[in-house]
Amino acid sequence: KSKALAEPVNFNKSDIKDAIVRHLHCSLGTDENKANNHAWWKAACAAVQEQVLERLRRTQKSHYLNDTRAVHYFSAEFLMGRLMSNNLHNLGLFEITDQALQELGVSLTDIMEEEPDMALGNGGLGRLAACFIDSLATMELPAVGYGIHYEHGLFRQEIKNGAQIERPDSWRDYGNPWEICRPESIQEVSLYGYVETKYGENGRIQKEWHPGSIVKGIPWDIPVVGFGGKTVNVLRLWESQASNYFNWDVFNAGGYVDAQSENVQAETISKVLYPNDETEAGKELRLIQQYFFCACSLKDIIRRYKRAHGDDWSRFSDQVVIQLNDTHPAIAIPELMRILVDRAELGWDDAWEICSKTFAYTNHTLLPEALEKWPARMIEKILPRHLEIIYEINFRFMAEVEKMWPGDNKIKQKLSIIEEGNQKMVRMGNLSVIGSFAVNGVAEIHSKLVKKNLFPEFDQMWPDKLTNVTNGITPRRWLKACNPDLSALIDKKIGNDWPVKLEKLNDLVKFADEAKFQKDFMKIKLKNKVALAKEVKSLTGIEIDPKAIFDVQIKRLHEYKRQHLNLLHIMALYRRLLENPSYDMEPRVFIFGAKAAPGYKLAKDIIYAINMVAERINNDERVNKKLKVVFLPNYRVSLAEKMIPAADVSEQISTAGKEASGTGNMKLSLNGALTIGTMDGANIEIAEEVGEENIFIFGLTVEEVDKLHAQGYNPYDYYYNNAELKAILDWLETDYFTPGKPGALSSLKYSLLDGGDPYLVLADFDAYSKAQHKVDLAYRDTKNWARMAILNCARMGKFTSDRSIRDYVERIWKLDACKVDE
Ligand code: 26V
Repeated sequence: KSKALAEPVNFNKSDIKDAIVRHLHCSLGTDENKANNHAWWKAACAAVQEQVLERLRRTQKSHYLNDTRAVHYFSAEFLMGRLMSNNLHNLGLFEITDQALQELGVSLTDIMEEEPDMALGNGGLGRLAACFIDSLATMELPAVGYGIHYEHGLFRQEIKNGAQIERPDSWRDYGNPWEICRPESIQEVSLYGYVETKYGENGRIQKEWHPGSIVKGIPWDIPVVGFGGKTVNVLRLWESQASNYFNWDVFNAGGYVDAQSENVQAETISKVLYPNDETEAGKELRLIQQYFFCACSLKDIIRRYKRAHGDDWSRFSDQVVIQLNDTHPAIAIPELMRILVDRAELGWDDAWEICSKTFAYTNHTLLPEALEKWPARMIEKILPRHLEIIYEINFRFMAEVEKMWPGDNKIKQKLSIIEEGNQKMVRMGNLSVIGSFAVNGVAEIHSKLVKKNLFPEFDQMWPDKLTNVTNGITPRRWLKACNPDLSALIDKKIGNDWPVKLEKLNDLVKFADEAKFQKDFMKIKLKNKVALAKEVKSLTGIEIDPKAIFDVQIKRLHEYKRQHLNLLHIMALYRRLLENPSYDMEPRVFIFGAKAAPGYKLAKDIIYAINMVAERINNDERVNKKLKVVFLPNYRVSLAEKMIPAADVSEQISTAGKEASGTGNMKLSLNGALTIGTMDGANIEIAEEVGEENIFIFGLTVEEVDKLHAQGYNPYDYYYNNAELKAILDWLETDYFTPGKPGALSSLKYSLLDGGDPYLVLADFDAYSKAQHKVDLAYRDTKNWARMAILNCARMGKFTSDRSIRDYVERIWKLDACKVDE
């Protein structure tokens, strides 16, 4: 047993116990008799945090002394979830803390439930950022995460009479024991105002921005503990606050009331996370949020750089690399140009040289409605100098385009940062590609489509700029911490270093046919299913049989993810059971978790439809021995950690070409669920790894999707040619699922027929239904199912986020690890 892996030095059970009790007394002002679970949780966090902070201090000292090059991960979202279990595991303190608490008469599992999720993200993009900073710390790489300290994270979802309602999330109401405020590093950020053009003595034009208002950025640091506890990096999140600044310039120019009344109040900037996932809202406050955190972060980076290098900018891009998580932080590009040109007084070319060696950009979606564009007028109002700089970047870029395609105005129009029209728009994707030295997609197929469809001309101009880095997930959270029994079994079989060397799981392959191992593996799955069934019962009142197939679809609600395809198939099964009570199928429980963007009508209608169909089926004694449907409210990281270990089937059924990568697909497979999925995103690479015979692939490919659209897709063809499908869609219009309210579900039918079915649900229905039948048959062969589940787990090595980070480091960031002195 390799003990050294995550073992703390000089810290044992009684130390932990003493520290917890000390904090109970001295930090919380209570005692062992009065303390409730919440107080115990806080005291335990404080005890752990002592260890964390000591290691943070050592890490920062090592990074400083070695003057390390570091990556700065700029992201509007970090979906961290809970930190207690993660930090305990990464410090190697989980077991002894569990025992220490037991001796105090407290259950670690229970007190961990007291921790609210840090839900500072919408979905995939935000959770990816959280997995990446875990890997960066684990791999001892110098890295800082930069983002926004939202007062309210993603809304809490309640289901009332089947419909979603949104409630504010208040994750800090009782304080967050992990975060540290750093008032010594407050930054100021300018907004609004006007630009003055001055002529310097040397005849050089100088620009001066006279801001209309200034806001303060307060940094909150969340320590990010690497597995093994050696490196502790930070996630620095900015909170906005009003400053006392009053601009007499603007006041005297007669613009005071104007500017002031329209100005966004400083405190509102970091108030709330925008809950739209994959749709661009175009709201002023959102742009201000983006600029606010980018400007604070750049100032922070520059302050640190200057401490070591003074005014010598020549080494800036050797020391600093900034990764843009989508275009949300793209405004950092003109902001750095502004600092270099207006403040540091570098020439444009020198400044651009530095800038374009500093930034790299990750694209996370091809959906046109998600590609950010801002009205030029809005940028002009909020950031007048930045608009000028964007025009200058574009002017010089257009000259490059002219060299490459002389006289071709069509191409210029297409590549321009500025979209002309009755309202000029700034295309943040184009700005990001032009201002970055590397651009990556997040799975092989997605990166190919980025090159082929989204940015083909940019790919021609800079053949090495566009590349792929396939996403990954941290196995520390998504196997070791969330599935302790399976982790222990794996430890026993292959040793305990798989959390940092996930390829090692491959050593399980040789046990895939071993009857004893299959039994042990499936026994743990059943235990996890029993635990989830209990949770389902307590959250919804619905009883489910742990022996049934647990078929899970968990992700944001979006038409392209096709939760409604799943629902139509459930209705088909229900109908078959009603028509033929002895219809032969394995008992199955379909379990959903999904939040819809509050303004996304059809997405909310789909949630309502799932709940109404569920209610009818679950209360229909004719079928509910074989079929149940559960919608678990308020899907979030901590709920995912309970659902994923209990899943038998993983639904990954997006329209081919639409899901950039997916990461839930990796988590589920790692925990021994079998995927039913399309040839989309990382599903393709998962199929490659696990083998075609261990995954249920169905449906149109990207090429077939394109072809079908090109030849003119008519959903009615499928409606009239498939009697079952027609019956199901017609069923939606009756009041069968919504007694007394006929038509309550008809928006769904409408979207799939007269609405044109943009995501080809009807075209893929038959293939999906047949694939589901194969799943059903496969499950009956218990031994082979166990074998397939084991092979899924064993072959997920590629999808550790450590591998993604290694790819970024080697191909883009060029970073060295930095050992932290003990
Ligand atoms: C867009 C917007 C628009 C404005 C309001 C807030 C907001 C927030 C997020 C987004 C874009 C989300 C893009 C995204 O999450 N993409 C997902 O990224 C995952 C990680 O790479 C990937 O696995 C998913 O397939 C992809 O959908």
